[in-house]
Order: sequence, then C-alpha cells, then structure tokens
Amino acid sequence: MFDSTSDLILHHYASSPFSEKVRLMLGHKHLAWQSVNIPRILPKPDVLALTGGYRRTPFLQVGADIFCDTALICDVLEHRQPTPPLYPEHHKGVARVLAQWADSTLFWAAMGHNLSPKGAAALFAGQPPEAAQAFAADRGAMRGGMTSLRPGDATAAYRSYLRRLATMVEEQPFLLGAAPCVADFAAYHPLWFTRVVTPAVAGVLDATPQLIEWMDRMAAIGHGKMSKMSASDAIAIAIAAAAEPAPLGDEVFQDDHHIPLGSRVTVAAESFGQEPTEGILRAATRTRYTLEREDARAGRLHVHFPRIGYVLREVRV
Ligand SMILES: N[C@@H](CCC(=O)N[C@@H](CS)C(=O)NCC(=O)O)C(=O)O
Repeated sequence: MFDSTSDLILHHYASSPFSEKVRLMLGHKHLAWQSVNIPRILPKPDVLALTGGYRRTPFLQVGADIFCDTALICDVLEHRQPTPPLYPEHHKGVARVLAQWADSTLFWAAMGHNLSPKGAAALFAGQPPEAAQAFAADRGAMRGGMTSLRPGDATAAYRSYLRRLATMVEEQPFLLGAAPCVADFAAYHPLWFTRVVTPAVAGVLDATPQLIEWMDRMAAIGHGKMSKMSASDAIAIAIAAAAEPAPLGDEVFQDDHHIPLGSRVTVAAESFGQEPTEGILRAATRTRYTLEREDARAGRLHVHFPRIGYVLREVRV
C-alpha cells in the first residue's frame, strides 16, 4: 500500500497545528514521506536556506521545489495522489470555502482560547520561564499589526464555531459527507491543538460530543508512512544535480499585477509572518506564483506560493 521511499519531504514540528493538517492528509492518501523537524521559533537557518525568507510552518520540499502554505500543499498532494480526493466531486467550491474559513477564522478563535493564560501556562509548565517568553516574543513579532481576539472573546466565538461544526456531523460521519475532504482537515487541526497540545483547556469540547467522535474518526486516519530525515540531508537533496527544479507546466500566465515573467519580485504572507522571499518570477498561474532563487547552501530552487493570502511585489533596482 505504501511506497517504501518517497521524495515528499515535510518540514514541520510535532506541536504545529497546520503541520497536523498535512500529516493527516498524507495519511488519508496513504503516502510515504520524509520528516524534517524544524524549530518552533526563529532563528531557522536551514528553513530559510530553502524558502529564502518564508518562516511559517510547515512547508513541503520535493527535490529543489519548495511549496509554501498548506493550501498549496493540498493541491500538490491532490495532483500527486488523486485518490482518495481532498476536493469532493460535487462540493469543490464549498469545501474550499469552508477550509479557508477554518484555517483563518476558526483557527484564530481556537488559538485565542488555547493560548489563553491557563492554556499557555500548562503548555510551558516544567520549562524555564525564558521558553515561554521567547515563544511569546516570536509570535508577537509575527503578528505585527494584526488585531488579536482577547481570550474571553476568542473562547465565546470558539464555542459557537464548535456548535456549528457539530451540527454538520450529526447525520454524516464527515463535514460534507461520507468521506473526509479538505474542509475536515482544515477544521480538525485547531481542535486537535486544543485536545492534544493544550488539554488543560479542552473542556470547551465537552459540549459537543458528536464533534469528539468526528475527531476520533479524523485521528484514526493516521499520518501515512513517515521516515525521519535531517535538515542537512534535505538541503543536500536540493543541491544534488538530479534535483533541478521540476519543469514548469505550460499553464497560462495570469498577469493581475502588470509584472512580467522574469522580473525580480518578492512574495510575502498578507499577515502573520510577513518575511518576504525574493527571486525571479518564473510562473504566475491562476492559483500560484513560482519564484526562482539561488541559495548559497541549497543551490537553484523554485519556491511556490498560493496567490490567495500572499502579496506579490516587483523589486525595482
Ligand atoms: N496559512 C499558513 C499558516 C501557517 C502557520 O501559521 N503556521 C504556524 C504554525 S502551525 C506558524 O508558522 N507558526 C510560526 C512558526 O512555526 O514559525 C498555512 O496554511 O500554511
């Protein structure tokens, strides 16, 4: 059922909710993958050697191709292994819209609750106070000018969202039907963080037992076949001559910014970790940007970003 080896390399860490989303999708598709453990906070020199600036977690590496953001990783996995699908035949639009809501609105309400003083204290219990301070400083800097929900408001919203999700699994095993789809993986990971990473505040789930049963069904999917890899081996794979970036498809160039292919550009997240990646714009399809960059340690790479949620700018020299 599983390949014994795989060129899919996921750079992630155990307690990262967005990484749990991808780990479960790899399991859903019965894929084998290599696991590179990355730091939770900056500095992340090995990450930046591959991404060129993007510091969020996780990202997927295939040879010299780097895929940033889990929404793009979903598309890459679907292309690689179409069955079982992430985008159900008759509900593609609603599945993507629900997933986007879960990855943003639901996620931030859940994290506001999870990292409330009680949750955060439990998370860092037994660690020196500097660990909690360093984490808070790192995430504070990532947030920049973003407005954050206050803990009580986050918990109130989270409870409402949990009830809404619960009604969706009253009469069917997964959010949109008999099988899990991209919306289930996106809605699951913030709740997984509550239940598994910050159990001190998991009482919020008790009011919706049918959602706990859905979470058990999601957890049972597993993580596929994972083997460990070091960051230096992943970088060596990127520089290996055989790992030139994959040829770009002949998808149509969609120019929404009046920036021609071949221009020097940056791409950065709209919010939360806006460190830019700079390179030459090699593709801008309907859904993604591809930048070519040369790294002193990792060689010539293609770094791919989704359009949605990212800012493309021309670098004027
Ligand atoms: N939209 C991004 C969000 C990724 C994200 O926010 N990840 C969190 C961890 S789960 C993060 O990057 N935290 C800071 C870090 O790991 O450096 C995605 O879908 O990949």
